[in-house]
Amino acid sequence: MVMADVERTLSIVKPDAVEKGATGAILARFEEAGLEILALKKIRLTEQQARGFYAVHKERPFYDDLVAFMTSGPVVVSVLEGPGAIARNRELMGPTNSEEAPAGTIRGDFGTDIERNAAHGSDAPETARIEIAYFFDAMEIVGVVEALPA
Ligand code: 3AN
Repeated sequence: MVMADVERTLSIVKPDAVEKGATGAILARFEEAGLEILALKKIRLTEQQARGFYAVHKERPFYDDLVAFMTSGPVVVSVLEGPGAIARNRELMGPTNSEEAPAGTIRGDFGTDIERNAAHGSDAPETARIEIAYFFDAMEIVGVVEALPA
């Protein structure tokens, strides 16, 4: 069997899940699945930060609502690392629409609908790299500085 490459991905526990006290339960699922939390912080996004993060969606009809939701309360952002971390995290989250997400997935258990869907996870290595750098400095991520040449 070929082992998946070790990857990093960005996770966001969204305001709906933070508000209902589900942060710990969601982070526990990552750890139980073998994803290591390399960095973690709770922040309240400004409108500009949320607009920038979701800039790829700026022409979509739901963009303003999504920005309003993402700034409605604090979020918990983390960097996760493990074999195939990007796909693994998306498996744990389930489909985008919480109404279609099965029980046992994060979005099925803690989300409400397609907008209030409890969690975000990067969708590819390049977006993971950009999204991690959007929220975390290199020195905030365990292992990064140690890996640099002396
Ligand atoms: P995912 O987060 O599963 O990769 P994307 O990238 O298609 O999904 O969408 C980004 C975010 O935009 C979703 N997490 C969701 O909150 C929101 N979103 C996507 N489609 C809609 C929609 N039709 N109506 C409202 N919000 C949406």
